Amino acid sequence: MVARLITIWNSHYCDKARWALDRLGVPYVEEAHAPLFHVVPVKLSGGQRSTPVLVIDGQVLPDSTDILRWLDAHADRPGTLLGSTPEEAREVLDLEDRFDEDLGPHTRRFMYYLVLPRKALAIRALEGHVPWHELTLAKAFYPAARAIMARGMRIDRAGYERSAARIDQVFETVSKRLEDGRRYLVGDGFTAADLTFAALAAPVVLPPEYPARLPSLEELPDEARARVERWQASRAGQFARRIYREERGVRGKRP
Ligand SMILES: N[C@@H](CCC(=O)N[C@@H](CS)C(=O)NCC(=O)O)C(=O)O
Repeated sequence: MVARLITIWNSHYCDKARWALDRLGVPYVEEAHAPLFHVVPVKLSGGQRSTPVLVIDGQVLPDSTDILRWLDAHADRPGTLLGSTPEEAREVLDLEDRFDEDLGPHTRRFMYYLVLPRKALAIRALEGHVPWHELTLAKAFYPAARAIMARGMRIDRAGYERSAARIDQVFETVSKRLEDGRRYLVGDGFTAADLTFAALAAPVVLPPEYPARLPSLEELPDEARARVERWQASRAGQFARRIYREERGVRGKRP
């Protein structure tokens, strides 16, 4: 049976999983949902609460890192995403964990703080990709949905500022690592560390190849635009955008 990927369409953790599936050429069907509408399908598929969930070969993988590890172990050439030596694999997995913890929640909160108050932008990000009844309900009950999301992720001005500071820190660390001119974070080739950094940085560096629609620079308020432009121009930001450009490919086609 073909694999099923249950997602929140616009989630960067979901693009992390999608990217790995696309990269390794694994066939799958994506079941994309609007935020909050993901809960029932996730539970029904055997996941916990969050997306992505991959159901493959009778197994349920409820976390993006589990998904990447499983895909790597079952790829034609295992190790493709984990570098070429056990030391590299350890470093890749360590970086992946750090980006999952220190970057993903903060780029998400930064962008949601800007987008949620603007219903048209928030709805546009989902249009054409989630079931029509979810979109209809999301539009009809937008204020309630927005309030639930804001409470759940503590999306407020103070949280936005804290997240911007954390993004600064992670970008500084990654920029330092890239100072010696290396093209990839670990070893000589593309690994899950590069994929994870690029996917989780996407909401604040706005790569054109990101599958879900993000706001354009022009749609951001001046103060946020200045921050995004600074992140885009940093070594880490340019790296994330190059990794999307050169390594993302499109569904079914390897770059
Ligand atoms: N550690 C998880 C985090 C995934 C995550 O935070 N997913 C978000 C979407 S960006 C989600 O599903 N949030 C809704 C929820 O937890 O109910 C992973 O790597 O898969």
